[in-house]
Amino acid sequence: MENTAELEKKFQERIDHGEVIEPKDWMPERYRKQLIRMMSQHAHSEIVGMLPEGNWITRAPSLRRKVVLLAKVQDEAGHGLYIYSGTETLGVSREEIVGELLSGKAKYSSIFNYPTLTWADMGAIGWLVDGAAIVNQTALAKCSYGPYARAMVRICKEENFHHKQGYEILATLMRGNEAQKNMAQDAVNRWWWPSVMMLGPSDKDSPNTAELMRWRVKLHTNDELRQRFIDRSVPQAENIGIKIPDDKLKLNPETKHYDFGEVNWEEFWNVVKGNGPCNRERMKARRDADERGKWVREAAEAHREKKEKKIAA
Ligand code: FAQ
Repeated sequence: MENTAELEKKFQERIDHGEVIEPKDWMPERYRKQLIRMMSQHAHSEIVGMLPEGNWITRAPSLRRKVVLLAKVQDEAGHGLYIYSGTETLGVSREEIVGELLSGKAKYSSIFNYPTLTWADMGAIGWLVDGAAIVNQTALAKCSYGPYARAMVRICKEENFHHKQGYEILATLMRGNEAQKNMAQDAVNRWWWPSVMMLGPSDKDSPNTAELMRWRVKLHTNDELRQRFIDRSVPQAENIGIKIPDDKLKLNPETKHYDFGEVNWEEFWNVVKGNGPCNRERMKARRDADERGKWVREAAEAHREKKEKKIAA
């Protein structure tokens, strides 16, 4: 019988050799806990992330826009369910992980605590929020835990479509009249910095990064992904005549990356702690949905029990 230290050493060797860890493999308890934390919070983000856009389905400006937005929001539900299933392979139940969201113990992404004020916000969310999510998730598609990595492959394909639809909304508005151009610019002014923040705290304030990188759950630090997101987004903004609301943004000829202004980390932590513009509204929506769905879960459970009794008889 191997002791824990030996098992941990072998586990780390597997990770270092680029092997993929599967649910039935031995893993350190802390690896399992960290994955449950991160994956469940990711799943919650997808589900809560349906709310800001769901708000605009009935107000989309054309049938085509409505159909596309509806499909996007449905995809997000699918992503949430996928990642919840992935999390369950680590030995926790759906009830437990959803319970932690509803009790306020588990977090979800800060970005979904901002309001969607105009139609252009649908463009800004697709372009910026999905843009940041893709940068983060493309790396996660190569992470060490098999079920999470595989879920990310499919999710990234769908996120690419989400990104394009958002960019197309903004590009169309930027070809329109002055009011439409202003609406697009105003949405980007409001969503830019929260999108920069959603990639997580700066590396010096990120307690989990070092451990997660050692286990190849994270392949890059928060700051590395933030830089990648900014570098990708600036030329896209220039292409359609959008101005990024950062006076310090400038291509650095030496590093070949964009230098950018100071992130308002006070605002970020304030939102993470539950004091953003829409935190209370989002939590209420999820708690109400849980309450309203109770009878469905009870009925499904009663049906399952009845079926099992029939099989046993
Ligand atoms: N919001 O030590 P770190 C999407 C917390 S999906 C709230 O750096 P870590 C799709 C963090 O949990 C978006 N809290 O943590 C979509 C930790 O607290 P804890 C979600 C945050 O794990 C698009 C503490 O701060 N994506 O957008 C945030 O190494 C459009 C210290 O931070 C994922 O979840 C934040 N932004 O790195 C849907 C991807 N950042 O848990 C609809 C998977 C940090 O110890 C529409 N997750 N915190 O109490 C990850 O990649 C990582 O978990 C990070 C954070 C990068 C989010």
